[in-house]
Amino acid sequence: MKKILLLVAFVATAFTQQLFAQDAKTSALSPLLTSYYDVKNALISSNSADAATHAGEFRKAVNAVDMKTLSKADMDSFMFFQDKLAFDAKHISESKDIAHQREHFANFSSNFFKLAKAVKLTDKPVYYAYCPMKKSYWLSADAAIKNPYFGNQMLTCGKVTETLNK
Ligand SMILES: [Cu+2]
Repeated sequence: MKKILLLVAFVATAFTQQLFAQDAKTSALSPLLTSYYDVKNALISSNSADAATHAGEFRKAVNAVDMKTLSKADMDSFMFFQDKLAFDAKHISESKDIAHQREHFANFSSNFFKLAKAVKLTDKPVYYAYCPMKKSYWLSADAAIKNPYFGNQMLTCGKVTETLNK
């Protein structure tokens, strides 16, 4: 009887830990994806003030990630990109020049996609799109092309090259 109780307790603990681990996996870094999309959407609208605001939010979030909730592998991936992402987010947040923001957004997006491939940020599809004019990529929650590098000047220029969580 004692053995059975112990076994039940063990299984229950393992199950709870598993649940918690899965939850933590999509939660601690997920706000970064939301902020990234906010920056991207502001650039689609060619709204440099909004892009700056949201890049500021991203920078705050990237510096406030609770590492303790991450698995060792996720933490290692995140720490590799943390400063690089914070650097470009800082430049976007401190600029009012949309061209300069878009310069940083290219590097920002390429680093962020590497993170999104290494760490599960969401269960929803993430589309990685390429702009041949700018020779740069961006991430989108939507398969339809809306180009953040040119906005209205060339809104549908580009194509999806890779999809996460298909
Ligand atoms: Cu800069």
